[in-house]
Amino acid sequence: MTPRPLHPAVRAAALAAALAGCAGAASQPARHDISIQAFVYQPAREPVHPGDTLVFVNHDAVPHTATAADGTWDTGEIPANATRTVVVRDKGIGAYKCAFHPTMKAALTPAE
Ligand SMILES: [Cu+2]
Repeated sequence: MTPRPLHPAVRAAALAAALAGCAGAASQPARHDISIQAFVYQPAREPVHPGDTLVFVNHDAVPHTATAADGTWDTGEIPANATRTVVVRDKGIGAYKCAFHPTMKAALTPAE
C-alpha cells in the first residue's frame, strides 16, 4: 500500500490545529541538545518554551541524570554514552541537577 498524499485542506487543518495548540506561543516546539561531559551540562543555561524537547547526551563513562529541582521532570539514569529525551512543561522551567552528583547543576530559563 502506498501512502496517499494529504489533501491540501487536510494539511491546512492540521497546521491550524498545531498552531492553536501553541496557545499564543510565537514559535514551534524546538529541540535542544544538552550534552553532559566531564560532569558538566553544556549549555548550563538553556532558554526554552513549554512543549520543547530536551535531548540529553551523556558523554561521560559514568551514569548521570537530569532531574528538575521542582520534581516535575526527570530523565532517570542516563547510562554512559546514552541519550534521554524529555518534553518541557511550564512548571519544569528552572533549575535542574544530577541526582547522583549534587555539584552538577544547570537551568532551563524562559525563552522570550
Ligand atoms: Cu551525574
